[in-house]
Amino acid sequence: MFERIRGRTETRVTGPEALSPDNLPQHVAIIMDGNGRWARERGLPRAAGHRSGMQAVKRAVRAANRLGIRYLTLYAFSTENWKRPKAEVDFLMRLPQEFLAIELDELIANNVQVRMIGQREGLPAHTLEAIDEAIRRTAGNCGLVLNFALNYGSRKELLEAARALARDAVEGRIDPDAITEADIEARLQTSGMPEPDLLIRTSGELRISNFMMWQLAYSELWFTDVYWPEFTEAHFYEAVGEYQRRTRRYGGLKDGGE
Ligand code: V07
Repeated sequence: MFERIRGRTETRVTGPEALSPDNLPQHVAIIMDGNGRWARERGLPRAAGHRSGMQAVKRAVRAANRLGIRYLTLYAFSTENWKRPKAEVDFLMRLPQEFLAIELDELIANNVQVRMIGQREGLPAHTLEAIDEAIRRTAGNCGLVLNFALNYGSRKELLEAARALARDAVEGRIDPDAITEADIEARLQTSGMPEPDLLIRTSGELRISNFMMWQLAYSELWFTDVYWPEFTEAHFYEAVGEYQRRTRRYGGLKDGGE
């Protein structure tokens, strides 16, 4: 895949063939920002931006699958998003079932395993039912883990881990002075997953916004001005290419491995 620039085909490679099969990120996380702005700039309702964002989710999943990425975590709804108008929240809460009604068969065919992180409490039953069905029907798949962060906030996740540790301490199951990072990790919702190697955020915002703060401690961060509905497979490959350039000198070992 070559990009056409000013009418000529230049040798700027934007496809998966330009990427090294070694040194792929195992886990890519994405903050899918800019759906509302994309819609506003086009004089469309915000719902149109969210729906268009769903098409970009499909493209990101396809790109991750094509590269053989192991984990893709998508920030679909934050604990802050409840502050939006009720009609918009209601619309967003229907997107998981809308997405899965169209995509679940293909996800199964592609051996994708669907998961969710975030607080189940507060999510409508119809949303959870659709997601639970997808989780159940893909539980045995061994391909890409497609992890949706829904009603997720990193501080809330860390707070719950702290509460669980405090309960264990009070009950005498753990000695406070012996608590390790692994004990915290084991109580996060991402327990057992590798940490994201690469975080992508669209729409020009340069913040972490309460997303996987513990897990992103050593991740490469890649930002683009492109709005999420405009995000293509080529952008995904571009981000992974940049990840490979940045981490090449580690020779597969991360952070201080030289
Ligand atoms: C949502 C579309 C993508 C841009 C970000 C906001 C809007 C896919 C899902 C989804 C969630 C769980 C699941 C399957 C699909 C989704 C929400 C919003 C709340 F199991 N896109 N998408 N969920 N948007």
